[in-house]
Amino acid sequence: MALTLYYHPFSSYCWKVLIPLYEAGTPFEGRLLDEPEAAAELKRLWPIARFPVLVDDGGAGMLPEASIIVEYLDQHYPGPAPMLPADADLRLEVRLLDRLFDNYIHASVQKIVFDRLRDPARRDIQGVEEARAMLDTAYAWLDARMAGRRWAAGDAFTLADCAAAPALFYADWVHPIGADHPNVAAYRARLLARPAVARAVDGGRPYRATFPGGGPARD
Ligand SMILES: N[C@@H](CCC(=O)N[C@@H](CS)C(=O)NCC(=O)O)C(=O)O
Repeated sequence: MALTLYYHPFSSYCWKVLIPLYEAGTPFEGRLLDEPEAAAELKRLWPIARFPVLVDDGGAGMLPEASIIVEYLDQHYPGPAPMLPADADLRLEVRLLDRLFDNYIHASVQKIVFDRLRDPARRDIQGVEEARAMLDTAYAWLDARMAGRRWAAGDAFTLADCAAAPALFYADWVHPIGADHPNVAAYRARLLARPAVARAVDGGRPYRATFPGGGPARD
């Protein structure tokens, strides 16, 4: 098997890569980071130790960073539909949306979740308030953007939607999207109904009890 993915089935950034792998039906060997041996291998391969990390023995070797992995898969293991569109302007829009989902929604979710893992005496109250304010701003912006749209950029499902799915999945858990953002809520529901996304979400179900602070009994 050429592709090995170091991942965890409950990890949001890993879903971002699992989604296009499932969309394309690309085979890979999974190294579950629950296993200490796999976690140690990951640290040797990529000392930053954030995951997912992809290893392609016959190709690029080790690749970290979900967006880069998705783009690599698109180039070297293409599925029936590209995650990065051929048109240069549309591709730029997809990359921009990918950055917005990662930097302002996903990062805010991580700030809130990681804070729950801290010693209560060392919690970052201001940082969490800022993350929640950023999510409110991002929801309002995205709600206007998604009016009349099916997917985040263009007519097709792309890298931008791979970024949106895990970000919005967990964002709604820690900072509910609410009825005042109906287009974001409908977009999240559309994402979760997509078979590749549902498969990634299902993979994480056995781990739900471990969600810091507890997760809601839905989705
Ligand atoms: N910028 C990275 C972020 C990856 C990331 O934050 N992954 C989380 C799991 S969802 C992680 O590695 N968490 C472990 C940690 O923070 O130690 C990417 O796009 O792949």
